[in-house]
Formats: sequence, structure tokens, C-alpha cells
Amino acid sequence: MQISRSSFPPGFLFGAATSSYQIEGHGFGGAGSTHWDSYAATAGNVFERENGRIACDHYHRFDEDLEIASGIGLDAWRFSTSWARVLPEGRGRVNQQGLDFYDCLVDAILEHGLKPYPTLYHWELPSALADQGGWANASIADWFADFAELMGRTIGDRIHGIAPINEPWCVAWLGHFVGRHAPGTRDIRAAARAMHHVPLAHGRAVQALRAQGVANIGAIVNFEFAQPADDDPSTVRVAALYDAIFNRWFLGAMRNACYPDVVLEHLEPHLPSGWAADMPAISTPVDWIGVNYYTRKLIKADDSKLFPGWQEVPGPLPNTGMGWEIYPEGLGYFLSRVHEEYAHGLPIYVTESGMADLHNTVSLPLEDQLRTEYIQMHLDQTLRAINSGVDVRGFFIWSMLDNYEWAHGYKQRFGLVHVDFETLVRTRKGSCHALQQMLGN
Ligand code: IFM
Repeated sequence: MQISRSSFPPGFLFGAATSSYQIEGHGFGGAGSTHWDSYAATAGNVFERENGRIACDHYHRFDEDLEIASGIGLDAWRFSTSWARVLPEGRGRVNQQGLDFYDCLVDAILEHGLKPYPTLYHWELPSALADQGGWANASIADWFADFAELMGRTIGDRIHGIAPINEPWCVAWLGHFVGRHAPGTRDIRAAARAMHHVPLAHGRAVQALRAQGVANIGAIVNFEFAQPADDDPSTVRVAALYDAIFNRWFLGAMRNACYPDVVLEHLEPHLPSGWAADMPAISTPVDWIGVNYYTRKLIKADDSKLFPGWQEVPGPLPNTGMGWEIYPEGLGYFLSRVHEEYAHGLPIYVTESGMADLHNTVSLPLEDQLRTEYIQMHLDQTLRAINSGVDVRGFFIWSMLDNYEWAHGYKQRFGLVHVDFETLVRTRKGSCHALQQMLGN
């Protein structure tokens, strides 16, 4: 890699990002069932109906994984806490084994010289709460605040930064309108409610964490560069709507206490009554903003004239295994946009960036070139943003390990480290070696 650690300001954090259901092995340690277990068990939802029961068995092998991370020279480790591992029914009875796991994990992260950056919710909702309507039920803000309080009390004294919910768009829109993530609902009323309850739960969790004395609380959102596929006014209109739902709804509410009018026009009839009164809670101040970014989408109008009325069209740029175009400029764009429209002086972290391929081979140190270049191009965009005055403090690569890529099962491999899902043996890929060199280790 041409960029090196010394290209960045002193103290800039290099980290890897992971999540509980994708790596831990949800079948271990007394965790309760989640809506991803039932979504995956339903034919047609997930590649080969794979689930996170064993995943990377990080539950038993976290020391080995942290050893690799510190050996590369990383500074920080993003992980998430599984609600159902700690509270198998979502509320009430605590699974002490689950709570102890995160307690030990945080200690182990620190012992390996890494800074712990937990996220409280990365998508596996306890089934018992899903049975009660999950994110469509207004009570979820209270349920989640209780979980946040418990986690804040347990690990809040040793972490460096924390965020309540990873990628609200995926939780609310992808799960309830598109139906391509658990719970797999396709219903505008459920979607509108989830679009409101997710940011509300975020705000209530921030308050609960603060009440426990937890510091450095952030909001992590994902962005996709929505580019009109042509100049037709209908194309420009739907691309703006796509952008508003994906890129403006959540951070607009969390930072500026408002939802975009262009979306409200369609969703307001389905929102819970009195939703506007929740805006002060939703916009409870945070300390930093996390930007997750992977790709752009070329958007044009479909023929339906129905909301949302867009379609994605293939673009000309090189694709990753996910079929996502590689468009690093989008990261630079969003870092500047977040700085100007939402940060209001807060620092920004790139909390996820990375690419998947379908290569189930152990690459040699000089192979894995595309992933190495992908990381380098996105680091370059981050550096450009910093040099133009955007306060970016860290960059987390998604992901440390090949893992459970949700609806794609184990087919899509995002890891710096190859995982053999038969033997669970870990092997560093070429990008991992390149990163180590870049970090000067
Ligand atoms: O694997 C996911 C992760 O769980 C959230 N952000 C995007 C990644 C790649 O799809």
C-alpha cells in the first residue's frame, strides 16, 4: 500500500469491525432464539438456509482473533453485543453466561492493546420481542433502553466508544419494506413504524447509557451514493427520494430533529400518532458519528408510478462479489456531507468499509490484490477529506474475518482473514499482510 499510518494525523485509529451474530456462534452459551434464526430457517430467504449457529466460533476463539488483530498493528476492535445472548427473552431473565462473555471479551480486547468499540444492536432481535411486533411495536424503545442500561452498567467503564444501533436503514427499511433482512416483512405501515422506532430506540439508549456514566457515544449510519442514471426529471426525482430514505432520514432525525419532507409525504400516514413529540429524544446529543460506506447505486424510475417508484440499474464500474460497484469517491462525498450537514463540530469515524469476494481459497501474501486496492482507495478518500478540513478520527475495515453475510450466508467473504467453515482454521489473506505493512508492524 502506498498510504501509510504516518499519512494520517497522530492518534488516528485503525480498526476492524465485526458483529455478534456474524461471527460468535449463536448456538453457544445459552443465547435465546432471534428473528434471524427463524428468517434463515424459512425457505427462500438465505443462501442454503445457512444461519449463525456456529459462524466463526468467535465465542470460543476470540483470543486467537484478537491476537491476529493486534499482530497486524490495529488500534481498535468493533464488535456488537447480542441482545438475545444477554437477555434470551429480550427482557427479564439475564443469561449470566452471556453477560460474562462480553465482560471477558472487553477485558481480552484491552489486554491485546486494542480499544473496544461495541455496538449494542447489530440485527439479531430476540424472537420473544419479534413475537410482539419487534421494531413495529412502540414499546421497543423502552425494551432497548433497558438492554442499553444493562450493557452500560456491565462494560461501560472499559470501552472507548459505543453506538446503540448499527445501520438503522437495514434494520427498518431493508427488514420491513424490502423484506430482504429479518423479519422479512413487506408492509408500509410496519416499515414506517420501524423507521421511527429505530431512531427513537437509539435516542433512548443514548440517554440510558449516559445515565450509567458511559462516555463517547456515537450514531452509526450507512450511506449509499444514489446517482440518477440519466437526466430525465423522473429519474432525478426518484434518485432524490432514494437518497432521502437511505441517507437523510436517520441522521436528519438524530442530528437535526427532522425527517425529510419528500419521505414524510409518503410515510406520514403510517407513522405512529404523535411521532413529532419524539424528536427531542431521538436527537439526544451524541459525541461522534460513524459512517458505513460500500458502494453507489444508479437509480431510475420504474413504470409502476407507485411509491417508492425506483429501480436500480447496473453501472459500468468494477463490481465486488456482492455485485456492488466500487466507487470510493462516494466515501469522500459522504464524509464532507456529514461534516457539513450533520456533524456540527462532532468527529466522524469510518465505522465500516470493505469488500466481499467469492474466493474460498487461502491467498498468498501477495494475492488478494483487489481487496488491498479497495482499502487503499477508501483510505485515500478519507485522507483527502481530512486534508480538506473534515474531522475524521478513525477507519474500521469490514471485516476482520470471513463471516455470515446475512441473506448471502457464508458465500460472500468480506474478511482480511480467511475462515475455513469446516475446520474453522483462520488464515491471513494478502490484504491482511498489506495492511500490516501499511501500519508499520
Ligand atoms: O456484513 C454487513 C454488516 O453486518 C453491516 N454492514 C454491511 C456489511 C456488508 O454487507
